[in-house]
Parts: sequence; structure tokens; C-alpha cells
Amino acid sequence: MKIFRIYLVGESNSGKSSILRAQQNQPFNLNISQTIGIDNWSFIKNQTKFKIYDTSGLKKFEQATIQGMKNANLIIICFDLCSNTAYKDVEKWLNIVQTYKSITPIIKWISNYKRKMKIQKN
Ligand SMILES: Nc1nc2c(ncn2[C@@H]2O[C@H](COP(=O)(O)OP(=O)(O)OP(=O)(O)O)[C@@H](O)[C@H]2O)c(=O)[nH]1
Ligand SMILES: [Mg+2]
Repeated sequence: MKIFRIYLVGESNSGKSSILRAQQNQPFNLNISQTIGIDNWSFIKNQTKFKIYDTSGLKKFEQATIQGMKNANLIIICFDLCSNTAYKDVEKWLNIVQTYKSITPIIKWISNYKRKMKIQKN
């Protein structure tokens, strides 16, 4: 079976684990704990195993994230659009990805801004 590895990267608190929880159809949780190291979760579709790696945004795990994402087929840079450092954060991760990946990755930026707005209104 083919394996397709997806890495969620970005600063701590950018919402990586929350995006993964949404993918798993789990309810939103404001008290979600910080990721330690790298978690992974997988599903099978079209005879392909999709493995999603939920990395920690903490500085002390950055090297582990960099080593892991060298095997990625897709890297998703997550950021918190409500943060005034969002653009800097994305730039930092873009630089890391471009420095350490030997091939040009497909990079997708995800913002869960709309969901944030909805929650803040309630
Ligand atoms: N209001 C709101 N809060 C969110 C949203 N997404 C995530 N959060 C909250 O932001 C905090 C951080 O979310 P996480 O998903 O743990 O962030 P993370 O990127 O996995 O963080 P690390 O594991 O430390 O790297 C948690 O309290 C979440 O509940 C959102 O769309 N709206
Ligand atoms: Mg997390």
C-alpha cells in the first residue's frame, strides 16, 4: 500500500492539533494539551494510507520536526491569523521547509480564521 505523509507544522498554539481533531470529527476543545514531540494519525483512502503527523511548535522539538518532515509528501504550514506575528511565523516555517527539504515541497497555508471568529462571537 502507498503511504502519503502529511506534516502539520507551525508555531505553538497555531492550531495544528485542533485542525487534526476536526479532521477526526472530534469536537473543538479550548483546553487541548500541547503536543509533545510528534503525534500521528492515519486513514486509508483509495488504497493509500494517509499519515498525518501533528508536530509540536515548541522550540525544543524543532529539530525533531525538521528531521521528520524530510520524509513528507505534503507539508502544511499552520498559523493563527489572529496573531500579529502570523506573517513572521509563516515566513519562519517557510524558510525552514525550503532549507531542509531537498525537493520543492507543495506548501499549503491553512487559516482557521472563520472558526475563530465564530467562536469569539458566541
Ligand atoms: N478560538 C479558537 N481557538 C482555537 C482555534 N484553533 C485552536 N484554538 C485554540 O488554540 C489553542 C492552541 O491550539 P492547538 O491546536 O493546541 O495548537 P498547536 O498548534 O497544536 O500547539 P502545539 O501543540 O503547542 O504546537 C487551544 O486552546 C485551542 O483550543 C480556533 O479556530 N478558534
Ligand atoms: Mg499540538
